[in-house]
Amino acid sequence: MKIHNTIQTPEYKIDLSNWGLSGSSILVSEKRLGQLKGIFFDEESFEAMDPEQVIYRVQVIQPVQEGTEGGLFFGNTTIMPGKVGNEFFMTRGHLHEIGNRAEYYWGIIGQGVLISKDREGKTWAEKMFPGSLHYIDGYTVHRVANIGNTPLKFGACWPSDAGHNYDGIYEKGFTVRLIEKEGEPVIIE
Ligand code: PAN
Ligand code: ZN
Repeated sequence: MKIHNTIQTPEYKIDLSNWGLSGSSILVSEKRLGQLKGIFFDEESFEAMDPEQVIYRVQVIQPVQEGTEGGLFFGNTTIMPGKVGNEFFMTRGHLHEIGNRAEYYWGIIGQGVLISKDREGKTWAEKMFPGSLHYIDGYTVHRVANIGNTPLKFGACWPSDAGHNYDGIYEKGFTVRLIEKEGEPVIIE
């Protein structure tokens, strides 16, 4: 609540040791393995795993309603360490519903890889580590994989009207995958 001419305590706080968020309207969600059907290549290994296993958790501050033009959302995602077959645990990945909306990601804890795909179908990847900063341009599919043995946490800030389109990535598929080969993360087509 804004009280005229007073010095107030801010509504939101970040615990700078782990970027955990606290405040009034923080949404928390989690994705379990069973909700990620179809995104991992090795379906046999997928079926053999516990569908209730939590793969990632998301915290988001939504100071304005989703869809509001001009607002900003601020959040973080924690991806557990692990693999399905030899493919690292990762987020579903998406395009923004309003295609030109960009986003910042930054590494907080752990080791990861941000995998991107642009409109022309070009794919590339960037290392994520504590302090890495990533500008994700509009019209770019984005997904993050945890390539370490510990949880990977990254921050995100994006426009409140961006929206999430998860179907687009299935139409043509995400043409690259991040797998472990001889102990090292590698990208394969
Ligand atoms: C992030 C993502 C979050 C989860 O907040 O939504 O990391 O990934 P998926 O949405 O792909 O499951 C973001 O990119 N917001 O725009
Ligand atoms: Zn996004």
